[in-house]
Amino acid sequence: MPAEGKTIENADLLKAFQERIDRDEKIEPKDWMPDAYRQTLIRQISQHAHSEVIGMLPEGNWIPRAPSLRRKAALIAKVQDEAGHGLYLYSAAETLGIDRETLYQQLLAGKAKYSSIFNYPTLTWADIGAVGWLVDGAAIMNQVMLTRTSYGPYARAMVRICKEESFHQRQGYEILLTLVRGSEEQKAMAQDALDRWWWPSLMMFGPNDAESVHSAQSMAWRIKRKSNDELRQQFVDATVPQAEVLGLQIPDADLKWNEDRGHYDFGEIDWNEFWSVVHGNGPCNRERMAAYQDAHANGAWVREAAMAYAEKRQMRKNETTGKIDLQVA
Ligand code: FAQ
Repeated sequence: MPAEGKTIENADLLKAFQERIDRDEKIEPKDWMPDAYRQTLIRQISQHAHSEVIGMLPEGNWIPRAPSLRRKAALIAKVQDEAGHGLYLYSAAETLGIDRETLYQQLLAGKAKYSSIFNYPTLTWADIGAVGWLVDGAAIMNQVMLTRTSYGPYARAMVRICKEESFHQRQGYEILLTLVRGSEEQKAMAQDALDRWWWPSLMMFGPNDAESVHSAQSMAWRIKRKSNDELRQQFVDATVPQAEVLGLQIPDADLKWNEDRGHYDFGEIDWNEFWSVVHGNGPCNRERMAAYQDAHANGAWVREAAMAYAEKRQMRKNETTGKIDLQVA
């Protein structure tokens, strides 16, 4: 009887939960949710947070070599924003009952995924333009959808993040606009950056819908509101005219407008390359992990100092509260 009772209760809870999702209600941290919903969110939000943090590395590489004070200031601000995005997202993940330290340890141990895109090198200054234009552009496409995701804390984090990502995308596009209006050599640099970043940017949206193991359930729970392929198509449609304004050639012989579909057709992604990068064998996977592990080890003294300071403040606060209590008594 108890087992049967539990099954009925779960079925009722599941039904009520799905009805809330279907009514477009936000699910909040203290609400009942199926464990698989919770685990899916922890997986996606933590991968997203790790991506923001590892994503600081390719651009951080160019802070000391930015070509002007204005460019340097903007790039520093952008990289700082990415750190902030990581923090909002780790906080959102924590509302699901996992602590931040566990998530850090998963990344440090190389067990956690982060976006494939950050395993490619930034070889020239034009790459910083391409990262802003294409990588942030692809990120926004996905994140605008996530402002309407069903889990409240994730949706609210996304609203803030999207505002900042728009600035990131524009600063990247402006870098490229400046380069293409410069010398032949600068224009060639911009084209070379587009050649190298185009396909990895399309891969950011994940495997094709038919291969995407999580999509069906995530769409039913409205965690994802558009599929990987829908978002990828939306990105291609929005980006091709921007490349035309830049006078740059997208490196895809199959790219052409399809009047019937009202969308651009584009070539096949090299999925072997995608999975190889996801499984740790991209051009910079080892370098990125080593940089993150080093930063974590070298930052140990900062964490210890911050903890000591917090404890000291707490002690002082307790002393003060004690005094007040005595006075009241
Ligand atoms: N890289 O079944 P699906 C940014 C994995 S933020 C690595 O389709 P799902 C800002 C996937 O995790 C960029 N792994 O999975 C910035 C799953 O593995 P699992 C990050 C990938 O979750 C800009 C497996 O493949 N954005 O760039 C990738 O339904 C500039 C099967 O895939 C987000 O994380 C990939 N590209 O859909 C920062 C957005 N794609 O967990 C600095 C939130 C798939 O079973 C500088 N995330 N995989 O081991 C999402 O929307 C989704 O998680 C998707 C994947 C769309 C990424």
